[in-house]
Amino acid sequence: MLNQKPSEYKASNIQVLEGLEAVRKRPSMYIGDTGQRGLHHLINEVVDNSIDEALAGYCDYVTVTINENGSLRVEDNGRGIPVDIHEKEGIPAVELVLTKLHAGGKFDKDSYKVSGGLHGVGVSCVNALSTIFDVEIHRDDHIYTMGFERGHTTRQLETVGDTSKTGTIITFTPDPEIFTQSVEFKFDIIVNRMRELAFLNPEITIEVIDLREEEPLKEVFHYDGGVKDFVKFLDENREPFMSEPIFIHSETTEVPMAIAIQYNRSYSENVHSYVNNINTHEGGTHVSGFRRALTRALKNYGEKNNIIKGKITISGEDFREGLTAVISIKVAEPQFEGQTKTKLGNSEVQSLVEITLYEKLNEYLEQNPKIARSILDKVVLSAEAREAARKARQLVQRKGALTAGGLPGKLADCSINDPEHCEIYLVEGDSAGGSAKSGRNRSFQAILPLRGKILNVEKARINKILENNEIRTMITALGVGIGHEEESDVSKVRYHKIIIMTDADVDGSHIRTLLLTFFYRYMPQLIENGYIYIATPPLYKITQGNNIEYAWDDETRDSILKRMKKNTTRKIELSRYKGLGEMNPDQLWETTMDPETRTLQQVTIESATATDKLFSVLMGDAVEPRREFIERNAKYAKLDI
Ligand code: 0RA
Repeated sequence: MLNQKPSEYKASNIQVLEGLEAVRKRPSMYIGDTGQRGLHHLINEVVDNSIDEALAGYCDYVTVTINENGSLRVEDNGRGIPVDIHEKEGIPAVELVLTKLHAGGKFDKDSYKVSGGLHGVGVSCVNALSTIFDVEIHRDDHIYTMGFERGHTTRQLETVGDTSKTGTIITFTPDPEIFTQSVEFKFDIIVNRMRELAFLNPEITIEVIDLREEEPLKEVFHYDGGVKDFVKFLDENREPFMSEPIFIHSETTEVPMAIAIQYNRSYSENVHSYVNNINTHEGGTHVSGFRRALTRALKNYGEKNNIIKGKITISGEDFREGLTAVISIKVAEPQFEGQTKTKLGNSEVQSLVEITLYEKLNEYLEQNPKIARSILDKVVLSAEAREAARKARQLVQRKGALTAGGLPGKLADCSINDPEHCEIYLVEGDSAGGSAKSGRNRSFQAILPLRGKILNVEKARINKILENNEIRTMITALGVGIGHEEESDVSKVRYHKIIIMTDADVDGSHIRTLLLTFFYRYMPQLIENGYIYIATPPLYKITQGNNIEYAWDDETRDSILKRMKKNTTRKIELSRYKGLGEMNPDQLWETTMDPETRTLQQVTIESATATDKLFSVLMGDAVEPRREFIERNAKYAKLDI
C-alpha cells in the first residue's frame, strides 16, 4: 500500500490529493485508531523523521512543544526538508514529502525504515489529518515556510528570511472532525514516548514543553548510556544485585543491536524489545534469540558449577525471574507479524542475536562468579517455587471453595454463558457485593465480592500467590489460569467485561491497584484484549423533591446545585457517597451498572515500560519513591497507565 512503485511516481497532483483523501476517509488504516492513541501517534510520525536525521548523523536535538492553543510543534536541527524542485514531479521536494504517501518521506533509502505496521506511514498522514499544518525550514542560509489545511496547500513555499542554522519546524493542529473523542495532547504520554526514544537513541537530546500551563512544564531527556540507562531507570525502585547492567553493543553484523540485562530481587520479568525504535510488544525472533542465549548460558554455567543438580526441572521462565532487560535492534527490512503487527518475523535475526549474546554472557558469567552464583541461586529457587505452585494449583481444585459446578460459592454468576455478552463485577466488600447482587441484571451480570485486600503480587512468588484465597477465587471465576503460558489461556475467559468496582477512597484505589497489578503481571492478555474495566460510581447525590441527580466531580455538583437553586425554592439535599455500600441496589444499578447510563473506563496499556515502572513504584518495597509519586500524581487513580 505504501510502497510506491517507480512508475507511480509520475502521479499528478490530483492523485497526490487522492492519496491524502484516502487517509482522511479511513484514518484508522494509517494510524491505528482515532482515539487517544492515534492522536499521539501523529507526534511519532513527525519525530521519527527527526530521529532518522539523527541516525544519519545530522541531528542531535529535538524539541516537542504543546503550544498554548493546543497545537503541537516539533523542531529539530537536522538538514531541513529539501526545498528544491523535484525533477520528475515539478514541485518543491518539501511539498512532495508533505503531501505524498511515502514511508518516512525520504527518497534515499539508506536508513532503517519500517515497512507496514503503524509507524512509517509518513508525515503526509499528519498533514492530511490536521486542520492546520505549517512547516518552517532552515536550509542553505535561508528560512522557508509553507502552509496546508487538511492536506491541501494553502500557502506556497516562500523564502521569508536568512539563517545560519539548519533544521525543520513542523506545527500542526489535529482535525477534530477526525479525532472526534478529543484533540487534547497529554503531556505524560508524550513524555513517556520521548524518554523512551532518548534511551533508544543515545546520540539525541529531546526536550518536551507544555505551554498550556501557567507555569510551563519542561522535561529534557538525554542518556549517554542508552539501553543500559533504560534498564537502570526501570529498576530504580527494585533492588538489583549487580552494580551495572550487562551491556552488549554490536554494530558488526547486518543487524546492529544494543542489549542491557540486569537481575533484581523481585519476581517479575520485565523484558522490553524494540525494532527500529518500535516497541515489539508481541516479541518475535529477536526475543526468542535473546531467551535461548540466556537459558543456554545460565544452564551451562549452573550445571558446570554444580548449582543446578538433582532431578529439578527448570523452565525457561525460571531463568527470567527478576530479570529486567531491554533489547534494541535495527533491521533494514523488518517483517512485522501478529495481531497488532508488533512481532518481528525475520528468521535470520534469531541466530544473530543468540550467537552474539551467548558469547557475551558466557564471558560475563566467567568473569563475575559472585553475581553468577546469585543469579543461579535465584533460578533454582524459582524452579522450586514453581513446583510448589503446581501443587497449590491442584489444591484449588480440591479445596471446598467451589460449588458443584466448579465455581466459587461467593460468585453470583449470570445465567447466560456466552463470554462475549457476559460481565463480572469484582466488588470491594460484602455489603457492596450484596447491593450489586440485588441491583444487577442477572442474565448477563455476575458479581464476585472480594473481601479485604488481595495479595500484593509484586512482592510474592507464584506459589504464595496461588495460596491466596481471593486470587484463587478470581482465577476460578474468570476461568483463566496463571503461571505457565499454556495454563493461562485467555480464550477460556468466561466474561469479556471484567469490571473492577471499588469505593472512591484511598482503600478503594489501593484495592484497585492491587487488582490491576495482578492482572498486569499474571493475565496481561486480559488487558491487551481490552477486557478489564473500571466502574465509576458517582461521588455525590443531590436530591430536590422527587428529582435525584448524581455528580461525578465537584464541578458538575456545583452546576447542579446552582440550577436547582434557580428553579425552585424547595429544599436541596446533598450527600457525598463514601462507599458503594451506601447506595441502595437501585441507585447502584442506575449510576454504575446499567449499560445504558454507566461510564466504564477501559484499562489500556499506553506504554509497557511506563506501566512496569508505575507498578514497581506503587507496589514495590521502596517507600520514598511511592510517596513522591502519589504526591505528584494525586489523581493516579484516573488510570492513564
Ligand atoms: C527528505 C529528505 C531529507 C530529509 C528530510 C526529508 C527530512 C524530513 C523531516 C521531517 C522533520 N524533520 C525532517 N528532517 C529532514 C534529506 C535531506 C538532504 O539530503 O539534505
